[in-house]
Amino acid sequence: MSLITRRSLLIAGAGGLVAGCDRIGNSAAGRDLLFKAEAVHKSLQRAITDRNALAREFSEADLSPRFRANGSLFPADPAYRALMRGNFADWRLRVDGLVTRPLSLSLADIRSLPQRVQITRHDCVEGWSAIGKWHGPKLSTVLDLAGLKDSARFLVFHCADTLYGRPYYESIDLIDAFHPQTILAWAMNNRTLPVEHGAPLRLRVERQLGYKHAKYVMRIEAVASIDAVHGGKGGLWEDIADYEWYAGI
Ligand SMILES: Nc1nc2c(c(=O)[nH]1)N[C@H]1C(S)=C(S)[C@@H](COP(=O)(O)O)O[C@H]1N2
Ligand SMILES: [Mo]
Repeated sequence: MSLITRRSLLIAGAGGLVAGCDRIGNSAAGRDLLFKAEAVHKSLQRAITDRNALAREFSEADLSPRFRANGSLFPADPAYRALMRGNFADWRLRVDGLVTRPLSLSLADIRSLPQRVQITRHDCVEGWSAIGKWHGPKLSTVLDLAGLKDSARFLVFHCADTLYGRPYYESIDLIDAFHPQTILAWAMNNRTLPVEHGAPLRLRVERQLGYKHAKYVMRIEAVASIDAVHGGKGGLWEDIADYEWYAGI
């Protein structure tokens, strides 16, 4: 952001009308114009430079009374059902691919790592939002344990469920993977994650739209490219419905 100054963007956003800044600012219409330019500036700046900005965090009082569950609500896979019946005691998260130390982590392992708690807003492209509280280790902590190889560029999240006969999966790049609010959540609203919300573990990648937040995560694979993974577009929805792979908000 060193060369593009705030002011030059403000001018660009206002269509060059900022020359008489004070005069415009003094009229109601002018203030409106400047306000809009400011909004343009903020989203522009975020889009081009600020991938590490934090998503807004809320307070307990903001929690949505009801948090809708969407997509898969109860994976049909027999192996998943068996794990569920055993209260996920035998469940393991595999972390593999381009890592120096492949991991197999139990829920107890995951709960024993340093934890983060965050209250954030989930935005689904289908037109609903909800504020929820999430609890779990940062993804970066797990990735540091596994040791990413230099060739790793993306993380693929393989899930236990299928939609339209295809395995659900998602992927993110290393900026989102190491973002401080990207966590592997095993609790929601102070309770163990319910099955409909992705038990026993789901991704929270707070700067992204809802479909990137993979539920029922069984395996995290570090890869150099997403081209050869399933349909090649980085996620189930990207493969079948042309959803954007980068869904940053
Ligand atoms: N494995 C898996 N992850 C998923 C989905 C899914 O169907 N399967 N749906 C996605 C979509 S579109 C949204 S909006 C959120 C919904 O999360 P929720 O059920 O906790 O509300 O999960 C996302 N992650
Ligand atoms: Mo969604």
